[in-house]
Amino acid sequence: MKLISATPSPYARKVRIALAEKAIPFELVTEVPWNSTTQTPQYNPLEKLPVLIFDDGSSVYESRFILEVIEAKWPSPSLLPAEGIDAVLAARQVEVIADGICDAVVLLFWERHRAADQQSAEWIARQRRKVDGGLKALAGIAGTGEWMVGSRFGLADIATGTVLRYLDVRFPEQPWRQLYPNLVALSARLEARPSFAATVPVPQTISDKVV
Ligand SMILES: N[C@@H](CCC(=O)N[C@@H](CS)C(=O)NCC(=O)O)C(=O)O
Repeated sequence: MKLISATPSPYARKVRIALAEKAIPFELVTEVPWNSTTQTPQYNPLEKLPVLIFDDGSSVYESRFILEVIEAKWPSPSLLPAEGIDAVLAARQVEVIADGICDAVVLLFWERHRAADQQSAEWIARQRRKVDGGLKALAGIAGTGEWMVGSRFGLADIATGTVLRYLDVRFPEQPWRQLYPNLVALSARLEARPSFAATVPVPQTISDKVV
């Protein structure tokens, strides 16, 4: 099994962490999805990584769906809360918020790549609101518990931990560390896990001209 991944990608990092936590062997294929050499479009018509490629050549894409597939195929150890359906749905909600923050950060990143006179202050403000609001929501859900949802580590922690560390790479001026001590403590606990320590996000150089 192979995983197409990129070193800064919070979406790919979620999948790498889930595979590591479940001790599922896979080959890591590191790509830059913006370069013309990427093989991502061969496996995902939406041209986005991560993509999980099975030994029979079939593939799945969209990180949240990949995590669902992994959970279904390798249920143990479970990354879902033990407390029942309401807790499972709460964990899924956390994933939605975390992915939404990442999506807004990606849009901000590209907007800031445009020439200064072409950047839209309204667009930037809109994306920043989503990031700020999403983090406030995550901090509220995190409360003072050890884990985001329920009594054990799981998908909600993976989603939250990856978005928090991604901010250091793409949006370091976001003041979540000053605002939310509970998220700071959660992030430190998570980054100490071997699965997180082995997947720290690193920016990539995009060698091709982006059109
Ligand atoms: N919703 C997707 C987002 C994936 C995504 O945006 N991946 C980026 C890399 S971090 C990508 O491949 N971008 C290329 C593109 O958008 O064409 C997921 O969760 O898998």
